[in-house]
Amino acid sequence: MRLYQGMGPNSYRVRIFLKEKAIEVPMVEIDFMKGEHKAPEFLTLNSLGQIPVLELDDGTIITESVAICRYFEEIHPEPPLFGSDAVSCARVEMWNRRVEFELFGTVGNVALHSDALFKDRLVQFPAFAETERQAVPRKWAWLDRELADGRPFLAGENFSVADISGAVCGWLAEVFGMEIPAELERVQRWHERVRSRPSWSA
Ligand SMILES: N[C@@H](CCC(=O)N[C@@H](CS)C(=O)NCC(=O)O)C(=O)O
Repeated sequence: MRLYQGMGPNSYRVRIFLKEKAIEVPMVEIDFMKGEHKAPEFLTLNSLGQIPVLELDDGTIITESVAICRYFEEIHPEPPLFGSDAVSCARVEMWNRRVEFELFGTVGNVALHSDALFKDRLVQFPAFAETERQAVPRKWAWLDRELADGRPFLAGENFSVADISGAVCGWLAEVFGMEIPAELERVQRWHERVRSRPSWSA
């Protein structure tokens, strides 16, 4: 088994997940800045030219960071990071999707539509990047209001993959100058709680 990964929030999401589970997986470093994820041999692993990619011993390829995490959840259920009963599983799914669609998507659009790294991947609309950048503080404020019930983690009392998704999105937001506004104390505290876990160093 090996995990092809490199710089970027989706690889980090899987690496943090593995660290939380104390699973060791051989890693292949893909140099994102050199465009190794778009090399012909890498495209045979993932036709979208994206990292991360998990290759199993029998040659099975799994792409999509959340799908890779789910695979590891199945073969290593403890500690549960996708929930442990009908309600908690649904809430983790709900929050992971909310983070993906509301935050990650918006922050990602700023990166995709403004950074030269992505100029060959899509037609960039800098004005759209700017609109999305302006929306990000509103998204963090929404999350802050959501956390007003005092729960420590996005899906409830327990740390989950949704928190990992949210925190790596926070990392990407910082890289592109969209830090969580200082006055949003609940999101700040949640972010700090997640980033102070040993797995963040992964
Ligand atoms: N939905 C995919 C997204 C993967 C993705 O976009 N990875 C980025 C790095 S974090 C990438 O390889 N981008 C290059 C590209 O999209 O061309 C996942 O969750 O794994």
